Amino acid sequence: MLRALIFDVDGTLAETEEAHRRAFNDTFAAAGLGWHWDHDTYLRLLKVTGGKERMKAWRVETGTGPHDSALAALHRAKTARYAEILATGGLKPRPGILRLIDEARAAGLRLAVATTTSPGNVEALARAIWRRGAADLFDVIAAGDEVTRKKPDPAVYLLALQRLGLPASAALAFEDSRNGVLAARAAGLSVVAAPSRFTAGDDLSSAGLVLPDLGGYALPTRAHQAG
Ligand code: XBP
Ligand code: MG
Repeated sequence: MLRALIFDVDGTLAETEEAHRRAFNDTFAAAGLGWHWDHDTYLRLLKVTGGKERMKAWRVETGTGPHDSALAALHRAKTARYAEILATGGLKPRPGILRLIDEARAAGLRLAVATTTSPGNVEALARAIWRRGAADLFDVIAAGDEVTRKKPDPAVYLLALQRLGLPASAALAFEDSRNGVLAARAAGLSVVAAPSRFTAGDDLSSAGLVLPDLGGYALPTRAHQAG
């Protein structure tokens, strides 16, 4: 029986990647680093999940850039810049998200987040969209560096399940990217996928259901649930 929903954040709750890209570029410029990620470059680099990991991949690709501790400090500055950008307003939830979360609550389901981004960015997004704290919205948050291996590794989903105290069969994951779908599937979860602007070209075929967005998605009723 379905007991919980687990949401990815970036690209699933909202189209956040343009704000991430802007935060990276503003931070690179402020640091006087000769790095800049245009749209197509960022699209390609998104295959590397995690901001720090993405910066390290770019360092390898360009043969330039800071050593690990300076890179980590740069990523902290990027996180602060991202929060500033979100706080200026204008970020909207993706279709169906507000309704789905309200309906899940009304149905007594528990809500969780399993994301590559940092807990601070989940908070910034919750404030930007709901004007509420993330802990007020979600029972469980599994995020960022809490796991050492990021998506497509299942670690962040397994952590969310562990914190929910539920087996994978009692939860349903929502994702927008191939790496995210693979992570959730590897954790044993059923997945509903809806590609975002930055993952439109991803192969999401390992999800049980692929929709353009969650606008028309209805939660499985008891009658339709296995077990
Ligand atoms: C999203 C990401 C994140 C953001 C940047 O992946 O890969 O890294 O792009 O966030 P997913 P940070 O939606 O699959 O979780 O810079 O905070 O890592
Ligand atoms: Mg995502």
